Amino acid sequence: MELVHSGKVRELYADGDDIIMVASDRVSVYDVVLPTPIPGKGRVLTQLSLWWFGQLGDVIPNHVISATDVPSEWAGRAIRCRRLEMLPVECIARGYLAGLGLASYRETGTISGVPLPPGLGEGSRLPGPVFTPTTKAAAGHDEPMTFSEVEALVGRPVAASIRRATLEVYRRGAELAARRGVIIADTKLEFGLLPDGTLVLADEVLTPDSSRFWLAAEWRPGGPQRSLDRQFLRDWSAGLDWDRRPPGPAIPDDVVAATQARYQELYARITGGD
Ligand code: Q0Z
Repeated sequence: MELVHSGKVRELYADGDDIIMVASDRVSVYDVVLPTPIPGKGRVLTQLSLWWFGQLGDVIPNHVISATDVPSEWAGRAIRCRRLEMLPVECIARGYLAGLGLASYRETGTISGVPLPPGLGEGSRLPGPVFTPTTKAAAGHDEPMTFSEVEALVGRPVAASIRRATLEVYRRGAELAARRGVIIADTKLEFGLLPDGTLVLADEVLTPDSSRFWLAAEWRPGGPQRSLDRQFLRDWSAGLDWDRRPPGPAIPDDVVAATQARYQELYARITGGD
Protein backbone atom coordinates (compact mmCIF):
# COMPACT_ATOMS: atom_id res chain seq x y z
CA MET A 1 0.00 0.00 0.00
CA GLU A 2 1.16 3.51 -0.75
CA LEU A 3 2.22 5.55 2.27
CA VAL A 4 0.47 8.91 1.88
CA HIS A 5 1.42 10.60 5.09
CA SER A 6 3.52 9.77 8.11
CA GLY A 7 2.77 11.62 11.33
CA LYS A 8 4.54 11.54 14.66
CA VAL A 9 2.48 8.61 15.91
CA ARG A 10 0.29 7.53 12.96
CA GLU A 11 0.50 6.61 9.29
CA LEU A 12 -1.90 7.10 6.43
CA TYR A 13 -1.98 4.71 3.45
CA ALA A 14 -3.92 4.73 0.17
CA ASP A 15 -5.77 1.54 -0.83
CA GLY A 16 -7.56 2.13 -4.12
CA ASP A 17 -10.10 4.87 -3.48
CA ASP A 18 -9.92 4.37 0.30
CA ILE A 19 -7.39 5.42 2.84
CA ILE A 20 -6.23 3.37 5.81
CA MET A 21 -5.32 5.21 8.98
CA VAL A 22 -2.93 3.27 11.21
CA ALA A 23 -2.21 4.21 14.81
CA SER A 24 1.18 3.12 16.15
CA ASP A 25 2.21 2.50 19.76
CA ARG A 26 4.51 5.51 19.62
CA VAL A 27 4.04 8.25 22.19
CA SER A 28 5.25 11.83 22.36
CA VAL A 29 6.05 13.98 25.39
CA TYR A 30 6.53 17.73 24.96
CA ASP A 31 6.19 17.12 21.19
CA VAL A 32 9.12 14.67 21.08
CA VAL A 33 8.45 11.05 20.08
CA LEU A 34 10.12 8.73 22.58
CA PRO A 35 12.13 5.69 21.38
CA THR A 36 10.10 3.23 23.52
CA PRO A 37 6.58 2.26 22.39
CA ILE A 38 3.59 1.90 24.75
CA PRO A 39 2.22 -1.55 23.77
CA GLY A 40 -1.50 -1.42 23.01
CA LYS A 41 -1.69 2.37 22.74
CA GLY A 42 -2.50 2.33 19.00
CA ARG A 43 -5.28 -0.21 19.55
CA VAL A 44 -6.80 1.63 22.53
CA LEU A 45 -6.83 5.00 20.72
CA THR A 46 -8.26 3.47 17.55
CA GLN A 47 -11.02 1.67 19.48
CA LEU A 48 -11.83 4.85 21.43
CA SER A 49 -12.07 6.88 18.23
CA LEU A 50 -14.39 4.24 16.71
CA TRP A 51 -16.58 4.30 19.82
CA TRP A 52 -16.91 8.08 19.58
CA PHE A 53 -17.69 7.97 15.85
CA GLY A 54 -20.55 5.65 16.77
CA GLN A 55 -21.79 7.90 19.57
CA LEU A 56 -21.65 10.97 17.33
CA GLY A 57 -23.28 9.42 14.27
CA ASP A 58 -26.41 11.55 14.69
CA VAL A 59 -24.38 14.78 14.94
CA ILE A 60 -22.42 14.39 11.70
CA PRO A 61 -21.44 11.67 9.20
CA ASN A 62 -17.89 10.31 9.55
CA HIS A 63 -15.23 8.83 7.29
CA VAL A 64 -15.28 5.28 8.69
CA ILE A 65 -15.85 2.49 6.17
CA SER A 66 -14.66 -0.47 8.23
CA ALA A 67 -12.74 -1.18 11.42
CA THR A 68 -12.10 -4.79 10.40
CA ASP A 69 -11.43 -4.75 6.64
CA VAL A 70 -7.77 -3.81 7.12
CA PRO A 71 -4.48 -5.72 6.65
CA SER A 72 -4.16 -8.30 9.43
CA GLU A 73 -0.87 -6.93 10.78
CA TRP A 74 -2.75 -3.73 11.69
CA ALA A 75 -5.87 -5.44 13.07
CA GLY A 76 -7.42 -3.40 15.87
CA ARG A 77 -5.36 -0.31 15.28
CA ALA A 78 -6.34 0.65 11.75
CA ILE A 79 -9.47 2.08 10.14
CA ARG A 80 -10.49 1.91 6.49
CA CYS A 81 -11.83 5.38 5.63
CA ARG A 82 -13.45 7.25 2.79
CA ARG A 83 -10.89 9.45 1.12
CA LEU A 84 -12.02 13.04 1.51
CA GLU A 85 -11.01 16.43 0.29
CA MET A 86 -9.66 17.63 3.63
CA LEU A 87 -10.33 21.19 4.78
CA PRO A 88 -7.11 23.08 5.58
CA VAL A 89 -8.21 24.04 9.10
CA GLU A 90 -7.51 22.42 12.48
CA CYS A 91 -10.87 22.74 14.21
CA ILE A 92 -10.34 23.16 17.94
CA ALA A 93 -13.02 23.50 20.59
CA ARG A 94 -12.01 24.64 24.06
CA GLY A 95 -14.16 24.31 27.16
CA TYR A 96 -11.37 24.99 29.66
CA LEU A 97 -8.29 27.20 29.67
CA ALA A 98 -5.03 25.41 28.92
CA GLY A 99 -2.19 25.44 26.40
CA LEU A 100 -2.37 28.00 23.62
CA GLY A 101 -5.84 29.16 24.70
CA LEU A 102 -4.45 30.12 28.09
CA ALA A 103 -1.52 31.95 26.48
CA SER A 104 -3.88 33.94 24.25
CA TYR A 105 -6.23 34.80 27.15
CA ARG A 106 -3.33 36.09 29.24
CA GLU A 107 -2.13 38.32 26.41
CA THR A 108 -5.41 39.69 25.11
CA GLY A 109 -8.31 38.53 27.29
CA THR A 110 -9.67 36.79 24.18
CA ILE A 111 -9.23 33.53 22.30
CA SER A 112 -9.70 33.53 18.52
CA GLY A 113 -11.31 36.95 18.83
CA VAL A 114 -13.88 35.77 21.38
CA PRO A 115 -13.82 38.03 24.47
CA LEU A 116 -13.74 36.14 27.79
CA PRO A 117 -14.60 37.37 31.27
CA PRO A 118 -11.73 38.63 33.47
CA GLY A 119 -10.42 36.56 36.35
CA LEU A 120 -10.03 33.21 34.60
CA GLY A 121 -6.87 31.20 35.27
CA GLU A 122 -5.13 28.07 34.13
CA GLY A 123 -7.62 25.20 34.08
CA SER A 124 -10.70 27.44 34.46
CA ARG A 125 -13.91 26.36 32.82
CA LEU A 126 -15.02 28.76 30.08
CA PRO A 127 -18.57 30.19 30.16
CA GLY A 128 -19.21 28.13 27.03
CA PRO A 129 -17.06 26.21 24.54
CA VAL A 130 -15.16 28.36 22.04
CA PHE A 131 -14.12 27.52 18.47
CA THR A 132 -10.40 28.31 18.13
CA PRO A 133 -9.30 27.22 14.63
CA THR A 134 -5.65 27.07 13.56
CA THR A 135 -3.87 26.72 10.25
CA LYS A 136 -2.55 23.30 9.23
CA ALA A 137 1.13 24.04 8.80
CA ALA A 138 2.98 21.36 6.80
CA ALA A 139 5.94 21.82 9.15
CA GLY A 140 6.42 23.85 12.30
CA HIS A 141 3.69 25.36 14.36
CA ASP A 142 0.01 25.79 13.62
CA GLU A 143 -1.04 29.44 13.80
CA PRO A 144 -4.33 30.69 15.26
CA MET A 145 -6.89 31.85 12.69
CA THR A 146 -9.75 34.28 13.10
CA PHE A 147 -13.18 33.09 11.99
CA SER A 148 -13.00 35.59 9.08
CA GLU A 149 -9.82 33.91 7.91
CA VAL A 150 -11.56 30.53 8.02
CA GLU A 151 -14.42 32.00 5.96
CA ALA A 152 -11.96 33.37 3.42
CA LEU A 153 -10.23 29.97 3.18
CA VAL A 154 -13.20 27.58 2.91
CA GLY A 155 -16.14 29.88 2.15
CA ARG A 156 -18.80 31.22 4.50
CA PRO A 157 -21.23 28.28 4.46
CA VAL A 158 -18.54 25.65 5.13
CA ALA A 159 -16.93 27.85 7.81
CA ALA A 160 -20.27 28.14 9.60
CA SER A 161 -20.82 24.37 9.29
CA ILE A 162 -17.43 23.35 10.70
CA ARG A 163 -17.78 25.75 13.63
CA ARG A 164 -21.22 24.42 14.47
CA ALA A 165 -20.13 20.78 14.08
CA THR A 166 -16.93 21.29 16.11
CA LEU A 167 -18.80 22.85 19.02
CA GLU A 168 -21.55 20.22 18.89
CA VAL A 169 -19.07 17.31 18.85
CA TYR A 170 -17.22 18.89 21.78
CA ARG A 171 -20.45 19.51 23.77
CA ARG A 172 -21.70 15.98 23.22
CA GLY A 173 -18.33 14.42 23.97
CA ALA A 174 -17.68 16.54 27.06
CA GLU A 175 -21.17 15.83 28.41
CA LEU A 176 -20.76 12.08 27.96
CA ALA A 177 -17.28 12.06 29.48
CA ALA A 178 -18.42 14.24 32.41
CA ARG A 179 -20.99 11.60 33.38
CA ARG A 180 -18.03 9.24 33.75
CA GLY A 181 -15.87 11.60 35.76
CA VAL A 182 -13.65 12.79 32.91
CA ILE A 183 -13.18 16.40 31.80
CA ILE A 184 -12.39 16.97 28.13
CA ALA A 185 -10.66 20.34 28.31
CA ASP A 186 -10.29 20.79 24.56
CA THR A 187 -10.19 18.81 21.36
CA LYS A 188 -8.90 19.08 17.81
CA LEU A 189 -11.06 17.84 14.94
CA GLU A 190 -10.55 17.57 11.21
CA PHE A 191 -13.24 17.64 8.57
CA GLY A 192 -13.38 16.82 4.89
CA LEU A 193 -15.83 16.97 2.02
CA LEU A 194 -17.30 14.19 -0.09
CA PRO A 195 -17.46 14.80 -3.83
CA ASP A 196 -21.12 15.89 -3.41
CA GLY A 197 -20.09 18.53 -0.85
CA THR A 198 -21.26 16.65 2.26
CA LEU A 199 -19.29 17.66 5.34
CA VAL A 200 -17.71 14.62 7.04
CA LEU A 201 -15.92 14.22 10.38
CA ALA A 202 -12.49 12.69 9.67
CA ASP A 203 -9.22 11.73 11.35
CA GLU A 204 -9.36 10.60 15.00
CA VAL A 205 -11.99 11.82 17.45
CA LEU A 206 -11.76 12.66 21.16
CA THR A 207 -8.67 10.58 21.82
CA PRO A 208 -5.97 11.63 24.28
CA ASP A 209 -3.69 12.40 21.29
CA SER A 210 -6.17 14.99 20.01
CA SER A 211 -7.68 16.19 23.29
CA ARG A 212 -6.82 17.04 26.88
CA PHE A 213 -8.39 14.62 29.37
CA TRP A 214 -8.47 15.41 33.07
CA LEU A 215 -10.00 13.46 35.94
CA ALA A 216 -12.92 15.54 37.30
CA ALA A 217 -12.08 14.46 40.84
CA GLU A 218 -8.59 15.95 40.49
CA TRP A 219 -9.61 19.20 38.80
CA ARG A 220 -8.15 22.21 40.64
CA PRO A 221 -8.43 25.38 38.52
CA GLY A 222 -5.61 27.85 39.17
CA GLY A 223 -2.70 25.72 37.99
CA PRO A 224 -1.67 23.00 35.57
CA GLN A 225 -3.90 19.91 35.55
CA ARG A 226 -2.78 16.28 35.61
CA SER A 227 -3.11 14.68 32.19
CA LEU A 228 -5.04 11.44 32.55
CA ASP A 229 -2.88 9.52 30.09
CA ARG A 230 0.54 11.16 30.01
CA GLN A 231 1.21 12.25 33.56
CA PHE A 232 3.42 9.27 34.38
CA LEU A 233 5.62 10.09 31.38
CA ARG A 234 5.74 13.81 32.24
CA ASP A 235 6.51 13.23 35.92
CA TRP A 236 9.19 10.68 35.09
CA SER A 237 10.79 12.83 32.35
CA ALA A 238 10.74 15.95 34.57
CA GLY A 239 13.15 14.16 36.90
CA LEU A 240 15.65 13.50 34.10
CA ASP A 241 18.50 15.60 32.82
CA TRP A 242 16.80 16.04 29.41
CA ASP A 243 16.38 19.37 27.59
CA ARG A 244 13.11 18.24 25.90
CA ARG A 245 14.78 18.13 22.50
CA PRO A 246 15.13 15.01 20.34
CA PRO A 247 16.20 12.33 20.82
CA GLY A 248 13.94 11.58 23.75
CA PRO A 249 14.95 9.19 26.52
CA ALA A 250 14.04 5.48 26.59
CA ILE A 251 11.11 4.75 28.94
CA PRO A 252 11.74 2.32 31.81
CA ASP A 253 9.48 -0.76 32.10
CA ASP A 254 7.53 0.41 35.15
CA VAL A 255 6.67 3.75 33.47
CA VAL A 256 5.64 1.89 30.29
CA ALA A 257 3.36 -0.36 32.36
CA ALA A 258 1.81 2.56 34.29
CA THR A 259 1.19 4.52 31.07
CA GLN A 260 -0.31 1.45 29.38
CA ALA A 261 -2.65 1.03 32.36
CA ARG A 262 -3.75 4.69 32.14
CA TYR A 263 -4.69 4.35 28.45
CA GLN A 264 -6.63 1.18 29.21
CA GLU A 265 -8.33 2.82 32.17
CA LEU A 266 -9.31 5.87 30.14
CA TYR A 267 -10.90 3.65 27.48
CA ALA A 268 -12.81 1.59 30.06
CA ARG A 269 -13.94 4.67 31.97
CA ILE A 270 -15.26 6.54 28.94
CA THR A 271 -16.83 3.65 27.04
CA GLY A 272 -17.90 1.63 30.06
CA GLY A 273 -16.27 -1.44 28.43
CA ASP A 274 -12.83 -2.97 28.61
C1 Q0Z B 1 -5.92 12.70 7.55
C2 Q0Z B 1 -3.16 12.40 9.37
C3 Q0Z B 1 -2.60 10.11 9.95
C4 Q0Z B 1 -0.88 11.60 9.40
C5 Q0Z B 1 -5.10 13.55 5.73
N1 Q0Z B 1 -10.49 10.48 5.37
C6 Q0Z B 1 -9.39 11.17 4.95
N2 Q0Z B 1 -9.24 11.47 3.65
C7 Q0Z B 1 -8.16 12.12 3.22
N3 Q0Z B 1 -7.18 12.53 4.02
C8 Q0Z B 1 -7.25 12.29 5.36
C9 Q0Z B 1 -8.37 11.59 5.86
CL1 Q0Z B 1 -8.57 11.21 7.51
C10 Q0Z B 1 -6.15 12.80 6.21
N4 Q0Z B 1 -4.79 13.34 7.84
C11 Q0Z B 1 -4.17 13.48 9.15
C12 Q0Z B 1 -3.55 11.13 9.75
C13 Q0Z B 1 -1.27 10.35 9.79
C14 Q0Z B 1 -1.82 12.62 9.18
F1 Q0Z B 1 -3.02 8.91 10.31
N5 Q0Z B 1 -4.27 13.86 6.76
